[in-house]
Amino acid sequence: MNKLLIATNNQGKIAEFQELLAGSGIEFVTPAQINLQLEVEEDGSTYQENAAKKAVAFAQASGLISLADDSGLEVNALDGAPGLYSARYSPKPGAKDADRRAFLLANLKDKPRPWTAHFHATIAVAMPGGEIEFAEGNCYGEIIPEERGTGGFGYDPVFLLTDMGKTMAELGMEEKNKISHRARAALAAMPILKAMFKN
Ligand code: ITT
Repeated sequence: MNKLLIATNNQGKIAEFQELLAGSGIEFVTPAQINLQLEVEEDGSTYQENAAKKAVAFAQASGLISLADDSGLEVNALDGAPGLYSARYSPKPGAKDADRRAFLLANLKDKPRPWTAHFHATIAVAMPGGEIEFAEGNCYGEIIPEERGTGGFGYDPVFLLTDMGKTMAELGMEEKNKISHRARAALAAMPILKAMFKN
């Protein structure tokens, strides 16, 4: 049977997709497992364009059906920033997740709370022949001014799930995978994947 390639270089996403796909009956591999190193320039103007670009590039390079995720954090008080630029949101060269969180909090400092926000994920699944399908998910909450928790990645320590009273980084992987934007998009992608792997 053909395998699904998890088409991302983000280790946090890889860990989550491995859990989300476990039990689906679909066999999957990571780029490292097939010795594939590919950096795709994310120059699209929508999540869908970037996700498609990544999925198609990985599918063409590997010959495998490939699942890419383009995601981001949208903060209302910042007019939706960092959004599409979430992975690059810091003026510091070589910035890491912690630098991007610090930059976000610095930009929000003088804005009235609550700093309502949501995470968005668009998944693109591409066949090596070019066929492509999409699925989306969102997760709503607010940004808080101090970091809490050690799980997840990216902006998770400052993203509070208001109803649960916990940040995304205070959830275990299993809990995050029940409610996150990526989990919701993966659930919506399941019928697409099942149809692609049927033959
Ligand atoms: P790939 O393109 O290789 O998949 P990337 O990290 O560059 O990896 P994106 O361009 O989609 O991926 O950027 C998404 C950024 O949004 C990510 O780097 C985080 O900063 C943020 N983000 C997305 N999902 C997140 C999550 O579940 N928790 C925290 N931050 C998240």
